Amino acid sequence: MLRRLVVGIAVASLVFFFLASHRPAAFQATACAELAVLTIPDVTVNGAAMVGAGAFTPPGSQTAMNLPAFCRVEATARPTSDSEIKFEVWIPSPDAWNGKFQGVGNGGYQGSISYTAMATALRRGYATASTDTGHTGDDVIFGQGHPEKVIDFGWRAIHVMTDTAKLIVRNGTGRFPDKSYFVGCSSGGHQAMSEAQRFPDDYDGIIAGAPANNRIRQTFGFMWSWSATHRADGSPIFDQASLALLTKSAVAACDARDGLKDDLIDDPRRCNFDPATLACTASSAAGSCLTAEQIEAAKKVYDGAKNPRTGEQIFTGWPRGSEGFGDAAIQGWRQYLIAPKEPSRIGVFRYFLFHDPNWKLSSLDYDRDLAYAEERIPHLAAVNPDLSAFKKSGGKLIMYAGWMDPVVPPQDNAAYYEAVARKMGGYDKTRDFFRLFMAPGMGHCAGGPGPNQIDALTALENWVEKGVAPDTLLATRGTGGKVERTRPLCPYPQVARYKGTGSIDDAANFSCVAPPVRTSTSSR
Ligand SMILES: [Ca+2]
Repeated sequence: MLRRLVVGIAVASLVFFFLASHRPAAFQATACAELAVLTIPDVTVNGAAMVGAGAFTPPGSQTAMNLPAFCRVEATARPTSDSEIKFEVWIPSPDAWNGKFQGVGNGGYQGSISYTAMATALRRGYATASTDTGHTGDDVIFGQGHPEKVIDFGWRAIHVMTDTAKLIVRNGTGRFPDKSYFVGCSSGGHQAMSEAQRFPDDYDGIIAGAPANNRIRQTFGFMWSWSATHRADGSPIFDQASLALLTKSAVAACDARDGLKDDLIDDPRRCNFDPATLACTASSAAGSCLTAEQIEAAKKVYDGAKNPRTGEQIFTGWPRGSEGFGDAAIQGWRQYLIAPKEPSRIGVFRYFLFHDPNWKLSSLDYDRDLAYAEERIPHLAAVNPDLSAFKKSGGKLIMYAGWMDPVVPPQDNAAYYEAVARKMGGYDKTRDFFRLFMAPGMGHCAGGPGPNQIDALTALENWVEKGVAPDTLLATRGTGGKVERTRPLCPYPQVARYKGTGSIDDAANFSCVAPPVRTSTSSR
């Protein structure tokens, strides 16, 4: 707050000058250029200039975007001497601005500005901001010898970006945004949850897609699942055909258990498909069965990491149905579990935790090292179920996840929601500000055989600005612009059930009902 006051005084004369102008077009260009001279503590504005309507090619891209005119501000924040947080703020023309701000998230450890997400926000009339989270590139080696950069990635960059972007918007337009939203998926979902937990006043509305907010334990899960699916020499136990066979067989075994044969597993926690049913025999046709080695590996991935000493579940397994539902690496276990030569994110142990570039997976201790990690790098996770401050400030939160997600296990997202509900005093006291929507047949953030296109932002805007809470989200699936199937996504723990008449491809023929009692203990 003090910082805002100081900066507010520093730029007051500047803003007054803008407001005193009588020529809107020139006013905007001048106002934009003048943002370059802002003197915000710990922030360097590297440039500010109007970008005319039309083609804009972001740095590092070969592809031009077609954008409305905007004021582009490039800046670097250094909240610590080790920090180098690059971010951009885009402000629409005065006649195009909807008066609101939207911070957008990142994917993976991706140290880059999310230009595509910024473009989506800008086209919708939002002032928007994105950050590289304080480093360049997807490799976690950036943390070697730079513990402050790890904190920047963990939570600080998004908060600093948010705080500063609102100020820049104020100084460019003459007022703070009326409402602020955060939109992210995967790591962006993690960032969304971190903001709700750590900075409950930053945003009025937050969308957390497939949040990787349980990042420390998920990293242990990556070690576990890679170990389970690779031989001692590092060669993978599964090929694409065996992964596809697992998904096909799991769906066949569990599709009808939810009462509707629609090629979708409604909730994989109720699916206890046993890969041993695919065991090869003397008469098995090639490609139609699994080896004993593959069966054991699949079971370990489904079961998830356990503490060998206490038996405690460290992290949920990956869901049945997520093994290989499409040809692309991201449409199954291939991208994050099978294809990497070493476990995904092994560098977290080498560079963030033990500061030992030679650290080897064989030395991992799932008991002692988990306790150590949770004590030393808590800033890398956002798992606090107490959202009372966010609720009290009037914030609204929509989380969504795909039940076939092969990257962030969706059971963990549901478990977090259940933990919040316990902490907040039940589902009723949770769903008045926080709703989770699970999508059957949806992969990581999008894609998959189930309906997986949703417009969570419109639902959130209606909730924040009109007080209309989303009782369902409409999910669609289609190819070539033709919608093939629509379904309602229901606020957890409710599930969508077919009413019994009409097309099973039409959302109108489904209603949200209480879930059946869970009897399977297949995974959590
Ligand atoms: Ca089904």
